[in-house]
Amino acid sequence: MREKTIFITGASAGFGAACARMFAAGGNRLILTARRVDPLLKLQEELAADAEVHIIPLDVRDREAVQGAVEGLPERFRDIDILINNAGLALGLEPAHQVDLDDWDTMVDTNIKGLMYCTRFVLPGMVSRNRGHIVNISSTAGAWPYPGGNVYGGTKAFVTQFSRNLRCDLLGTRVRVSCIQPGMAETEFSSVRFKGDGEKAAGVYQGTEPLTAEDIAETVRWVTSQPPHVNVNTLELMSIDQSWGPFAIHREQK
Ligand code: NDP
Ligand code: 8X3
Repeated sequence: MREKTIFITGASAGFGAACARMFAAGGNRLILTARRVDPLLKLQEELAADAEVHIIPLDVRDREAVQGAVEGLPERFRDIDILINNAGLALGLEPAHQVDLDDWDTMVDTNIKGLMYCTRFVLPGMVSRNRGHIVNISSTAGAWPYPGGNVYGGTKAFVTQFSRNLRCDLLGTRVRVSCIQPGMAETEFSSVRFKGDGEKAAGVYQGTEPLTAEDIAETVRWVTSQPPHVNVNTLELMSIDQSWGPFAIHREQK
């Protein structure tokens, strides 16, 4: 297989770092981005023997920075084959009437607007080369509601529908778009959601065998290694230990 240039957002941890490790082979070129530089530097060093790695400290909420990152890529990294729109987060689990509005803003700015910016700046090159694949990381939370999922789930529903709408706009090109919807996976996700409360974060996974970051990277690898005429639209996966609950019904105490 021809070597690929792969742009990964949120590569400093979790799914993004696992994708970097998964794709670091066969002369692939990796563009790894995130806000934290140290983990990116460590990853660059770790993967140096297997791939060319270019790191960019990047906050996806900053539209000009995203534009600068894409337009300022070194020549060898310019022709992006795969964009993995992975950077994202959940903050809090409070009901809508108690939530911190700043948390809602941060989730919208990161999960929706950041993903929009990365897509918009990378896509023209893919269309002009008539080749490319955008992989958007959504969530089961974008398809199924749960208490406290309010805006996080809403942002992921955006990611799912945006992915489908991109396919409509790209019909007639060879640019593919896939949306992956993972359920509970053990990464830094819950620690971020609960703002560093490790005990609360660990409680999410206690007694279960959650998905791992490597499971998601393997899914991304499978989706992107299908023959060029195959577009995997949406792929939902969960741990065997996760499923749906019954409808919640409120009953008045008589
Ligand atoms: P992690 O917290 O382990 O990783 C999140 C990554 O996103 C980090 O690299 C972080 O880097 C980056 N990130 C967050 N905010 C920004 C920002 N403003 N600009 C750039 N990068 C940012 O979580 P996961 O790996 O689990 O999550 C990855 C994606 O998968 C997210 O979109 C999440 O919503 C989604 N997801 C997670 C699930 C789970 O259960 N873990 C399930 C379904 C979907 P840094 O802090 O250095 O910027
Ligand atoms: C992460 C999965 O169920 O914590 O997107 O929202 S969940």
